[in-house]
Amino acid sequence: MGMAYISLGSNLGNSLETLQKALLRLDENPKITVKAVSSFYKTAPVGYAQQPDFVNACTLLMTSIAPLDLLDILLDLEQEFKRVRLFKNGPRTLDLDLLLYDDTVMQSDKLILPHPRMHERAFVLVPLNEIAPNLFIKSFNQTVNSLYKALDSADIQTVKKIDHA
Ligand code: PH2
Ligand code: MG
Ligand code: MG
Repeated sequence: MGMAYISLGSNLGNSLETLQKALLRLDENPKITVKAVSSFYKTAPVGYAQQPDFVNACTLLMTSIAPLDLLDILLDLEQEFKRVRLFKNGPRTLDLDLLLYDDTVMQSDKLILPHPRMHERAFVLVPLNEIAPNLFIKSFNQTVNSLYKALDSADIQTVKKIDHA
């Protein structure tokens, strides 16, 4: 069994509902168990600023599916939610990024593990720190919590927990 951490994001349509439905769809897969889900966060857009705020979350999956096959499942799910992606880093209905898969280190055209930008993104590290603060990432030689603490406090403040029922 592999342990996979996924970042979920959306900033088009009913983003909160989209992320919750995507988590249910993942858990429906007989080879995937959703083991943990972070809170949902309203986050300021990183990169291209002229777009709506995102909703972001992280989840831990336990799965017998290998990393590249898991990536295909994530991409299929993005399509199922009729992903609109106008341009790189632009608005989208659903983005599912594979952050980590056990200690797998991989650099292929399709997939880079660990995710190459995860360590600098507050919208990833704040939710990830909630579900896996003590997770040691070999490639970064640090725990999630130490990566989180290295963020600028100004960046952390752009990530706000959503209160919902
Ligand atoms: N995803 C991006 C680019 N910028 N900003 C936020 N706040 N959240 C995201 O999920 C996000 C982003 C590219 O995938
Ligand atoms: Mg992304
Ligand atoms: Mg993506």
